[in-house]
Amino acid sequence: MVRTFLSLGSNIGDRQMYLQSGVVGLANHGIYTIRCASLYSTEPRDVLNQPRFLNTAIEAETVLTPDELLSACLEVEKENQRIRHGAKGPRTLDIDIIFYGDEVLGGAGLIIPHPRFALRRFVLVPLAEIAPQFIDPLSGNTIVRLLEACPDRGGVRLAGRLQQFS
Ligand code: PH2
Ligand code: MG
Ligand code: MG
Repeated sequence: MVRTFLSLGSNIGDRQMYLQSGVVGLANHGIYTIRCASLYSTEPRDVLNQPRFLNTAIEAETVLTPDELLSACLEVEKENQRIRHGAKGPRTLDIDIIFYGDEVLGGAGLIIPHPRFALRRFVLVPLAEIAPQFIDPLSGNTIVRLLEACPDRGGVRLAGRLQQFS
């Protein structure tokens, strides 16, 4: 089993239901959540004129390879009515791989750790809740340290928990 951290976000429709459904869908694809952060209401980044997001982060275990894990995340997005209308725009469910064990993967394909995670409070705040001392294998910094150093000033406020993790 490999320990992986995923960031989940939604800003269309019943956002909490989509996040909930995302966690269940991941388990159906062999990605078993062992910890789930609180839900956070977050100010949109990149594309600013879109609805606020609900974001969370999970720690999960899986035997899938990184490419299999990515395919499974995209499948679960599709199962949840994800329609791609342009990069970084509104979505029912987005599932991004932040870490896969302590592996560093780059080059042409999948990039792990996620190339922009340390620039986003909507990723770091939930991650810091469940894994403050986890060390980013690329920079060697802990999550709390990266959060302290993060230049993003986007609003991130607590907004509850998913049912089975409350
Ligand atoms: N995802 C994006 C772009 N902007 N903003 C917030 N607050 N949360 C997100 O999950 C998010 C975003 C692209 O994936
Ligand atoms: Mg994303
Ligand atoms: Mg994505």
